[in-house]
Amino acid sequence: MYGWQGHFLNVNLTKNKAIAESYDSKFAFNYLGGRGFAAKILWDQIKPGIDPLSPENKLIFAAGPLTGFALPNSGKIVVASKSPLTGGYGDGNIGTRAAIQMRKAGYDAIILDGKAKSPVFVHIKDKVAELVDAKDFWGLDAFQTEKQLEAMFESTAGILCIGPAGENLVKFATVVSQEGRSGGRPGMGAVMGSKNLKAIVVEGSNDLSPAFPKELTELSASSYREIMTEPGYEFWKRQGTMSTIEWSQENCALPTLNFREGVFDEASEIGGFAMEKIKVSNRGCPQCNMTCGNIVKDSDRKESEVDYENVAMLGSNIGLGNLMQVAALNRVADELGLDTISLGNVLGFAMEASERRLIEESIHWGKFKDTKTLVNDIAYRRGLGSILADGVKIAAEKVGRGSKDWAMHVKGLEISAYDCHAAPAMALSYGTSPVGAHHKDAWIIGWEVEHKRESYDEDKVTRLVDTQRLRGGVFESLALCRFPNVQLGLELEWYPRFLQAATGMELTWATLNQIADRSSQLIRAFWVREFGKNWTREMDRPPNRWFKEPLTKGPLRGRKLDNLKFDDMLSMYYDKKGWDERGIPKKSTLKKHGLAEVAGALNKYVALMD
Ligand code: PTT
Ligand code: SF4
Repeated sequence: MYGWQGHFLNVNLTKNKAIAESYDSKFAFNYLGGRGFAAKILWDQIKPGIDPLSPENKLIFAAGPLTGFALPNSGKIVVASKSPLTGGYGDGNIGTRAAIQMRKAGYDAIILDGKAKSPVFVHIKDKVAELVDAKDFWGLDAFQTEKQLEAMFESTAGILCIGPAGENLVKFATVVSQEGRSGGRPGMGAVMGSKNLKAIVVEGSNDLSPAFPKELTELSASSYREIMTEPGYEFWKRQGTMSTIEWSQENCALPTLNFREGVFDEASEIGGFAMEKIKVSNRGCPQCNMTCGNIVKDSDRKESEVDYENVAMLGSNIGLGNLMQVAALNRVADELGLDTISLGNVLGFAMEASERRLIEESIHWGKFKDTKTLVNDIAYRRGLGSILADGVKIAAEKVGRGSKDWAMHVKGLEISAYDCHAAPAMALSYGTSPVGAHHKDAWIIGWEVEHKRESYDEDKVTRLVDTQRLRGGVFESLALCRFPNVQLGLELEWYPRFLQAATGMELTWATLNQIADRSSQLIRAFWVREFGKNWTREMDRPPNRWFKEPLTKGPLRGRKLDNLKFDDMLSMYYDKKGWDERGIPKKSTLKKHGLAEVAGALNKYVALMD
């Protein structure tokens, strides 16, 4: 095979054993890579019902057939596992040299299971993999860990690590790389910590060989050039995702005070233009010429990489209008290895609970110092921090007294930074995302505000299914950054050409879409298998706040979601996906997607409809 390396590396941490395993071209064509590979491996290899933080869980780092070639934004990797935060399928996408080094070492995925007796890191150099004692690293933050490992290895080595949050099994701990790339929102860092695995260092010395080297070199030069000539390029390099703060404010979608409102009085203080005033440089993922990480100096005089989600969740959502302080919280989250989106949610929840006097602790909106202390308490599981460390769903179960209505999550994963009081399709996107409430599968709100924003029409559902297929299906399985296409408009036609040059195979968009649909169905089957008879359509419902409490500020004052219309929309969505009224794939749907065996297995857990 060209393009794919054809091997996975299985590392059993209990037995201190690493074995390379080959896979065939059928597997590659059926699942492509990244999320597709991860979903199939988890479905096949995990026993249903296991504790996500037990040695039996598997942690997968998977690349795609273009990863590491000199092609736009091909320096990312998917990290996936059964999530300790949701109990279902979880993954994230990290920009890291480790993606390229893993492929150069000869692997398309690393699959880890078991648990080391004491803290270790895994060092992989081409065919050799070994566990190295990491007792001296345990307790270090992610930046210190990376720095010390960098000093031990070549500068090209790829490093993935966890901070104290992962060690302390915080359920929204992430995996961190390259000082600020952080991924695996649904607790992938906690899974790593549960295995006593502090870091992975990977070095590969083989060149990747494409099927058609000359064509690939030409495509590389022309596509990178095309990106630089896109009209939005210069502004993107200036602000990256940060201009979304102003956009969300204008469109009443900026999460404010725990998603009570969609506008924030101090939005301009934390927006893209305010950021430009304190920006010192750009940082980004490997193989990318549109580096979107904005490095600013924070109020602790440290460098912090700010993106839209980080700033909205640690700014407006907790009532903090000082960007340098927001950046300082963001830096602390990166050091500790905490997901900023979930963090902003649990902090907002705690502030609201304190305001309503539902908890003994006092924690107020916009108070930087106290918030910073609480962030550390979460990572080290101290006091209130320990309750919040399990995520907002569990925190609301403990606090009780109606707080469930404003615990902002779907399936246990906290909502990313778009308020949906007046955005039904975006609310449905959160409801049906394959990992819980994440915007990455379908940022449909951008289109929605331009198209009968408050309607619940079928065209929105169709658009949502198509967007999820493209972003969550194809880009996540290619494990490529989607930004060249979705932010700058790089034409989709480039991708089959890249694939042909790399793999020698003709993979049309029709084929890619089929693969995307297969992995989407398999992920839904994974969730249903885990929840069995407890699975209901309620699992796909966004939080009550958006249905019950109208916006009280801004031009869309008075707006809220309509319960019945939303429910109809959900039924339309199920219909388009070939799922029954419970949101469970029908037998015929699974068969249509080449998943007949999955249908047979799933039928043992819940009765499938024909
Ligand atoms: C992603 C989520 C996002 S989405 C952001 S900001 W964004 C937050 N970033 C965090 C961070 O930083 N530090 C931290 N401690 N926690 C963080 N949590 C949040 O994680 C990021 C970019 C961004 S910036 C986005 S939208 C795009 N996401 C992509 C994606 O999901 N898939 C894909 N194929 N391409 C993407 N390109 C863009 O990548 P998760 P990254 Mg990310 C400081 O990790 O779990 O997917 O959650 O990984 O390499 O940093 O890239 O306005
Ligand atoms: Fe990474 Fe941003 Fe480049 Fe995408 S655009 S590859 S997230 S630096």
